[in-house]
This record gives sequence, structure tokens and C-alpha cells, in this order.
Amino acid sequence: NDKGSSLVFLTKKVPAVARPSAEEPWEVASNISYHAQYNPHFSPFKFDAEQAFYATARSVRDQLIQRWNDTCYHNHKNDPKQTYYLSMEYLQGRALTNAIGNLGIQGAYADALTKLGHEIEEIAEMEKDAALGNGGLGRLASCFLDSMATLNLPAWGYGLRYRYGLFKQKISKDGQEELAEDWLDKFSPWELVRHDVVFPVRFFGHVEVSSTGTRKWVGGEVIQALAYDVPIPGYKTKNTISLRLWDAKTRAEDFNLFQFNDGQYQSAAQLHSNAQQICAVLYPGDTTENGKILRLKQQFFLCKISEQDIIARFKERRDGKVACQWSEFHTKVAVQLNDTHPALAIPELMRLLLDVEELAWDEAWDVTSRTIAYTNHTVLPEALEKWSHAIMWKLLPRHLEIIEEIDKRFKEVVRRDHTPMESKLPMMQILDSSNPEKPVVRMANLCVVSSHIVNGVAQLHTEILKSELFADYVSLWPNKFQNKTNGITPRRWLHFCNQELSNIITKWLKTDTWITNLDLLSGLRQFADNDDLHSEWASAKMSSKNRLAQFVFKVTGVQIDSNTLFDIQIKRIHEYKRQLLNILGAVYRYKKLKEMSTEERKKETPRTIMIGGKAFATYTNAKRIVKLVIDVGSVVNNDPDTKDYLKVVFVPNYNVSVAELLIPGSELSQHISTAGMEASGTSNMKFALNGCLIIGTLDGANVEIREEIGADNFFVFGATADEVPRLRKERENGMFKPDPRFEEAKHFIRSGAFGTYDYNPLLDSLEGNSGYGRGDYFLVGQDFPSYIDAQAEVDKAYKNEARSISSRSLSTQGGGRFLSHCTGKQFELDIEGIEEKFVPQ
Ligand code: B1N
Repeated sequence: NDKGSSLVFLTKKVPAVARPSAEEPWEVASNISYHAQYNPHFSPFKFDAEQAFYATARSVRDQLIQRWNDTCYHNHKNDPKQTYYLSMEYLQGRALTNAIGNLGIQGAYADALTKLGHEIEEIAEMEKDAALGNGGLGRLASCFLDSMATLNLPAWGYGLRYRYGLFKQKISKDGQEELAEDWLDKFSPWELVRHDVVFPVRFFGHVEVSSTGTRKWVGGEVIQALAYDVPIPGYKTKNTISLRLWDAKTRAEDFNLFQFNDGQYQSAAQLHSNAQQICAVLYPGDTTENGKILRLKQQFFLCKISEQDIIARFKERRDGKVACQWSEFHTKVAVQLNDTHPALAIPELMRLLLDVEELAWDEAWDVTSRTIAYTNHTVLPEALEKWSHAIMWKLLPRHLEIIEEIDKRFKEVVRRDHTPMESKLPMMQILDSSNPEKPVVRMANLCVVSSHIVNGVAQLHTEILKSELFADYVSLWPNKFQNKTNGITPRRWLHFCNQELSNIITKWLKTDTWITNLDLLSGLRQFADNDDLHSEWASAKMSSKNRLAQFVFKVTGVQIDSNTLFDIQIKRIHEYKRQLLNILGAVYRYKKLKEMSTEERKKETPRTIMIGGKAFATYTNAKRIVKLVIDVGSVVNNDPDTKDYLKVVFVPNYNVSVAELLIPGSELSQHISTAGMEASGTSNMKFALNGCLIIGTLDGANVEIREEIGADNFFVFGATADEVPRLRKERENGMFKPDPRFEEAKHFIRSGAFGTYDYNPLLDSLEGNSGYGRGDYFLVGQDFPSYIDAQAEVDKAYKNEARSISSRSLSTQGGGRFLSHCTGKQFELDIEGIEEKFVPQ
């Protein structure tokens, strides 16, 4: 079953057909009408906004399919080396505006829709976000796809087609509630279901040893994987790559008709039900053993079929003749692991090469390690995956054997070639048996040992990887570790989401080439003192703020004033990201406003603080933080003394399309993690690109952004990463003296000023010296005073209108290094042989 293939080009080709044109509005209108008429999902007798969206998307998809087919054919003929990005998450967001923008057919589609009685903006809003991710890691994957397509790189993204994605967040006065996401309740108009690309995947079972000693994984449960392709267009280029999302299914023969007729309906369809669970949700709860098994199944499912597909393509391009060509594999295939979630790609590739292709260990190892590269996205110990030996043995017995063999050989190499490092082996080895009752497999160690390149996602993060987390490995393989600071696509994060500002930039630069080369933004500097530019800029900002205010009113019922400073923090809710510091600052600000006279208040800078993000369903303190933001908002927003000076809003269900509204309307954004804990952060780059001031710690990519946008536009505060360990120690030793302002803010919450909910456990976590959930591990109390001081500086700067406008505009004028392009380019250089390939027109 492991030799399945996805041969596409060897069979007869479909005869050429006339291609629908997207140049003339009447042709586009007729094509949209065609899809509305013949779309089996809707009645042809109505053409409301929803139906118009699906018909428009299908019409755009026709264009994408042509380009995608041409790209595949071109790559099939030329057989370039390809990058394969393996990721459990993709945060694609909406696709319509991006697709027609990249294809340069906005005008024709806007006109066509007007002819058909709709406005393109209204139609675009009908699209549901594809929210197959959780945060920055997933959005990075999606930005990379856009950039790789735009850079004409031959690439594939592989992921899972989660039926309910990440949960939908509902906010009520009780806090966050999680609901299943409904993005597939109707259908996704973009995907192409590929009934010709199906592979079997085995779980459980056992290892069978033949008389000659060869080992084979047999038995267990076999489920089918089916591909759904989502075409990803490049900007102003024909290259269109594919995000291949796998779904699980069963065949008719898997349905037990005998049991069904015997009235045993559940057991008759047991395999079907098991298959349905695999791609149901992203990050299913993993507190139970069943939950853990399901997560491991998901990870293996992604790795196994993606690699099977990659190998099938490799063979297909050699007409199926692969004998003796495995040494070429890494010259055609680069597999990039997006964190450790797809780490099982390592033992699975080894298994395919050893047990199916019958390579010797050394040869298989050479192919695997030259093919696989690993990106680390976190140093948080709880996010560094460890899998129980027992669960792995049950679900993936052959893979565990292979991992044990990799570990054994790794230790032999260290003992033989790096003897002084032998004492470090307990921390470096892959299997951790320090608790003999519960041995675990350390996935990050597996990735470091097996990859030829390991990268961090910002300079500071890579330094921390090299000097702390992976320091021991650095002395073995100094050249393996590299930095690739994250990047973003400026198409989605400025050009499409902030069209007014984009037009202004193009007008002043007299070119739109900055859209693929952000370094050109520095050309704006010559106009730094030009009042016309500043007033155009201010007017674009005001339109974005008004649009955002309308949205906030729609989703929360809270009226916010566009003449106040819009201060935004959007990211996953996590203690290390310190939304708690933000809200304690807001509480302190509120208390001070209350204590002022009316005259004094009038001198203050009015502010609207917006916080958005999802808290993981089982993360109690994160959910308490959400509840605190909501409670503070209900008091502050309704207090007649202060409501003109301070509003606090929790923006519900933060996702990509919400970010596309929030970021253009922002004037200050908060990136305030405890130094050393945020690997990179990427929304900081998006805010800076939209001309927004930043308040932040010297953490992750903040450090590089500050260099790029200038210290004037970056309000820095807090401890630095190298101070954090000492400060934590001092705290443990009872040497920390809290600032009275910090005590005041906490005390105010404890006094019940924001309702009767018990905030003591949350506030207690900021107190004491050490212990579980105590001792202020994230140093909120430590950084509070410098945070309040930095916020006072922001207020002052904002009051000085001229300075703030020019500084906001200046903050857009750097940033070339934060193009996901740029990182893509580096992949191109570092992974030997991945080159630009133009698909001919
Ligand atoms: O990856 C982003 C970075 O910009 C962020 O700083 C970083 O926090 C984020 C376990 C993660 N790291 N690790 C995760 C996600 C889900 C999970 O179950 C870890 N996310 C990041 C892109 O580099």
C-alpha cells in the first residue's frame, strides 16, 4: 500500500478548451452568471450577495486553474528542485480580494459585478475566513505561500483540511466560549477535490520481521487520505502554486454491511467515524489519552501522505525509474518542517526508504537528513513537543523503532567523535528516560539531529537557540544553525487591506514596484517634511479609523471615537504575551482619570484600547484575562466621568479578516512580551508597515523593527532578555520590591471595582516569590513601572500632532527586510538549487 502514486501526466491529456477571458467586464459578467446558473448548490432563481460571491469565486478559480495547470506542466517538464512546506496550520483568511488583486483583474471584476447589481466590496465580505491555524505560525505559512508564488519559486504547501478549523470565539459577559467554526458548512469555492490523489494511511498494527531480517509495519487500521488543492496565485506573475490539504475518508469496502444489517450501526461505520475525527478540528484537547492519540494521528497523517505524494512526483518525473536515483532526491526535494508538529516526516521518510524502497540505513539517512530542514518557532518549554513512548509504540511502532535507532546512532557518533560532549548526552538524546515510568520522545531533539539546517525566526531568537536551547548541538554542528527573520506579504497587509494608503505611497514614489520590494519605501524619506503628504496620510488613517469604528460598533455595540488614539493588541492570549500588563495599565489609567478634576482630564490624551485574540480552550488563566478585559470595558466604557477619555474593547473572534480592518486603523500597537519569550512576532511588522507607532519590549523581531523604523517610533520599555534570568532569581529570593502603582492597580481590581468575578487567582499569579502559578514568572510587576512611563511618552507624542503624524508616516518607510519575500529569497539561497522559474505566458 505504500507504493501508491499520484500520476497525473502519464495518462491521456484533456484536449485543449477555449479559456474564459477575464479582460472584458461583459465576459466576466457572463462567466459569473454561468457559475450562478450551473452551480448545483444554489437555486438559479436568486442571485443574492452570497450566491454572487460563490459564483464570482468560481469564476476567478477558472483563471487560477489555468495558471496552476500551466505551472504544474512547466514544472513537470523542467523538473526543478521544489520546496515542500509541511505545516499543521495555515491561516489563509479570505481569498477573493487577494486572488483578483494578484491577477490584476480587479477592474474587470468590479465592473462586471456592478453590471450584475452588486458591489465588489460587499461580495468580498461574504467570504468566510479559512481559519486553519491558531496564530503567527499559521499566518507565516500562508505569507510564505504568497511570497513563494510571487517569487516564481516551485513550491507546495501541505496541510490538513480541518472541517471545523480553530474554534470560533463567542464573547459574552461571562468571557470566551468556543464554538465549532462553520467555514465548510456550505463549501469552499476555491478547493479542487482530487479524487485521483488518494493514499492509504496506517495506524496502530505491529512490526513483522521476515526470515531475512527485514522489517515491515503491518496490521492496524487503514484510512484513506484524499487531496484538496487550493491554488495560490503569485502577484503579477503566472506562477500559481498549490496548497494541498488532506482530508480523511474511507472506501465502500470499509463499511461493514453485515454488521449494519445486524443492527450494529455504530460498529458497522466505526472506521468511517475514526476517519472523520482526524480532520475534524485543529489542536483537539489533549488532556486525555484519546486526545493525545488523535493529535499524534493528525501529525502522522499529514507527514505520511505528503511524503508519499512527494515521492510519487519524484518518481513520476523519472517515468517511474528510480533505481539508483535516491542520491538525487535532495537535489529535487526540500522539505521544510514548520516547527516540530510535522517531525514525524523524519522517521516516515526513513521508513519509506528502508522498508519500502529497500535502501540501506546509511543511504536512507543521507537522503533524509539532506532533504529535511527544521524551523523552530518557540523556546517555551511547554510548547516543545514531547510524545509519550507508550503512545508512540501503540500508534506508530515502526516509527518508534526508527527513532530509537536514530538516537542510538547519534549517541555513538557523539561518544566516538565528540567525546567531551558525552556528559551532555542526557539532555541531547532524543529519548528521555529520566522518568523510567514515563519515557518520552523529544521532538525538537529529533528535528535538530536529523535536519541539515535548523533556523530560528528572529535574530534574538536564533541567538537564544544557539546559546541556550540548542547550545550543545552547536558545538557539534556549528554551521547547522541559521537565522531567518520572519516576514509578511505586503500585498495582503498593506496593498489590499489599506488601498488608500497604498495609493498614496504609489503616487509619491511614482511607482508601485514597492509592492514587491519594500526597500523602495525609503524613497518617501525625501518628503518627510512635505505637508501635502502628511495631510493625505492623515486622511487615509482617518478613513481606516472610521471603518474600524463602524466594525467595532457592529460586533460589540460599543461606540468608539475616531478622534481618540487607537491602541491595539491582537495576538493569541497568553501570559507571556502579557495582555495582563496591558489591561493593568488600562486599569491604572482609569483610576488616575477618576481621581482627576474635569479640567485636568481635558488635558489627557483620549485613548481607545482594543484587545483581540483567542485563548486556548483549556488555558484557564488566559480565559480569566479575557474576562478581565471584558469586565474592565463594561465599567470604563459606561462611566460618564471617563468615557470620553478611555474606552476598552475586546474585539471578538480575532482572525485574518478582522486583522485586515484593525491594522490599517491602528495608531499604536502593543508587542509587550517578556523579553526572550516571543520568538519573533509578525503582526508588529504589519502594524509598522501601516504607519503605526509601536510600544514594546526588546523581544523577538521587535529588536530588528526598532532598528528599521527608528527609535522615535518605537516606545521601548522593560527588562532585556539577558536580564530576565537574574530578575527571576532575585524574585525567588524575595528581593523584588513592587512599584506602588502596580500594587494600586491590582488592589483596585481586588476591591471589586470591575464586578464580583473572582480575579484573585489571576492576580495571585503575579505575587509571591515562586511556586506553581505564583511568583510572576512573566515579570509583569517588574516591567509595570517602565510600561506606564513609556505609555506616558506615547500620550505626549500623540498630543504633538505634527510629530506624531510625521513619525507615523516615517514608520512605514523601512521594513524591506520583513518581506516574507526576503525570507523566501534566503530559502532560495540556502537550500541549494531552489531557483526562480518563470512559467511562460
Ligand atoms: O510562531 C510565529 C512567531 O512569530 C511567534 O513569535 C511564535 O509565538 C509563533 C505550539 C505554536 N511559536 N510556536 C507556536 C503554535 C501552536 C502550538 O500548538 C506552538 N507558535 C509560534 C511565527 O514564527
